Amino acid sequence: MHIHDWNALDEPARDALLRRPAQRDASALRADVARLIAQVRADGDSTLRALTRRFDGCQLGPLDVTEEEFDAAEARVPADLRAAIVAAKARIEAFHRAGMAQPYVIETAPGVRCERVLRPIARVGLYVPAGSAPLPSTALMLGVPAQLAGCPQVVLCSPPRADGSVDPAVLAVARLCGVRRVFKLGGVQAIAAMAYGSDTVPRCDKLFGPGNAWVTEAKQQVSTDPDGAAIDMPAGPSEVLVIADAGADPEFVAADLLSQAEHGPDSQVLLLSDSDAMLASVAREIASQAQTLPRREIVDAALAHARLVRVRDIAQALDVSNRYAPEHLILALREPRAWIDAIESAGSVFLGDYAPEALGDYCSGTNHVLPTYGFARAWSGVSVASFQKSITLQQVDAEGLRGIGGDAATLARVEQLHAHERAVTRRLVRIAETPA
Ligand code: HSO
Ligand code: ZN
Repeated sequence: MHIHDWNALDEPARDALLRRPAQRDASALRADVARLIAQVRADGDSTLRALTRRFDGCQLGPLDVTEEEFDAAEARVPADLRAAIVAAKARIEAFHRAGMAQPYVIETAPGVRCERVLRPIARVGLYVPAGSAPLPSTALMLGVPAQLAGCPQVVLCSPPRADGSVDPAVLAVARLCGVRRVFKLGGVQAIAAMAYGSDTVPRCDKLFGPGNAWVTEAKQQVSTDPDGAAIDMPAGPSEVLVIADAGADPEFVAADLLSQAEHGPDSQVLLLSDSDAMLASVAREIASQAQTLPRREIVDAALAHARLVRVRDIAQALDVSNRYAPEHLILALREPRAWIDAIESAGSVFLGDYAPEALGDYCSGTNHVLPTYGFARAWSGVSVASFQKSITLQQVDAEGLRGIGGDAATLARVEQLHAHERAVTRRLVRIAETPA
């Protein structure tokens, strides 16, 4: 693997080194997705069945999972898996609950009371992919915050297997999170069904969850349609950036890079270090560990565009990381906490040698639905707030209006909005006329 020297590169070369690969054939993808969405909108369930036959190779009876199927799935989840799910859920719940926004009230002037209250989004749709393998952990990452927010209607879609069933662990998680409506749908058809509703799939106000390029494009399209649905965040392929100092363990660093590489051929894997020896050892470790991974082909494809970069020092590594804005940032450093203030943009950060990204993916408590593709510059990962709306209130009495009405009238005059001004001044006149 080639090791780049950041300080030998000019600005355009640095940009090129950090640039994410463009989505291939974006316009063809856009058109295909738009056509599929239009079909689902026009023909509802019959199109959903036809597309599921075509893309998932299975003939669906009912589109939704029945109570009996939930029961059967539950019985098929091995005890150790169930225990791991229950334990992970408790930690994810504890972390997400602690971060919930609280309603608040303050008096901004005498007689002027401003408040903010929170409401759950009424109808939410969760997408749980099952491309190369089902992702029950994603069901947890979406189901737990939806439950904490108290969303009254939660729908989950996950692609069916060839026999028409949904992965039992995904169903067990859904049930644990109080999600009772699960549909055997994947891909564009799932997104279209949740955004617009079909004969049996209820329409949702907001859609959540990761997916392949097709799912991502479908989410993007429905989110720009006023009749469609909002989405959690824009997305691209998954990525990790590791900053390792000379004292890091190359075996661990390589293992973390490979855990990201195995997600898909387009996964992004970056290593920054101020130590030549570390970069060389990690490169060697990657080559040797990759040999024994079952997803060797995917890993090799992802590694083909991995970046190993020599930086001057750790401060420069943080600058490069902020410029890239990674979904996951691992600080394999001797004093990782010393660098927290220097982190400006990253989805989720892993501190020290014993916090592999895999823990955050599954069970430490943080969410794994995170901004990719540089969106961490302005977006945050999924949290309970993603499933809520905040609404502001103000209550003003006569004293309050007397105190602050003049400011509104002055601003209204400058904006030449005389009806605004009068909405205030008419009241001020009445207050002045009213005997105390
Ligand atoms: N690393 C993925 C999440 C995941 N990993 C699910 C394993 N399962 C994107 O953050
Ligand atoms: Zn992962």
